Amino acid sequence: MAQKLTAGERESKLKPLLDDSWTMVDGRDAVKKTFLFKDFNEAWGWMSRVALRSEKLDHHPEWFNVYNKVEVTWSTHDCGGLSSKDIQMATFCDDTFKLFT
Ligand code: HBI
Repeated sequence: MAQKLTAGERESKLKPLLDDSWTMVDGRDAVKKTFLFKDFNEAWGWMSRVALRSEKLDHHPEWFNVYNKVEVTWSTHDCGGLSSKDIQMATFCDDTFKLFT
């Protein structure tokens, strides 16, 4: 069972994401970020990598894609908020995005 981030983890693990364009979702203990790509092909390539990693981690995104834009939200249903899995996947999103810029 995933554990919600502690106050200390929010300071040490969540804050770096919030400093890197992730934002809290209104009314939810969840983070979101919009990624812009050159075109749909690049967006899809990035989504494919994130999808494969989310399968491996058994932790899946809430996302919306239109053409070269992907909006992704992370939260953990099991604990009703942010867990370390969301930190892991958000970090993976940022690291993978670097391959496309
Ligand atoms: N993905 N984002 C997210 N949050 C979850 O809690 C979650 C998931 N993918 C699969 C999953 N939980 C399953 O492990 C549970 O639904 C059993």
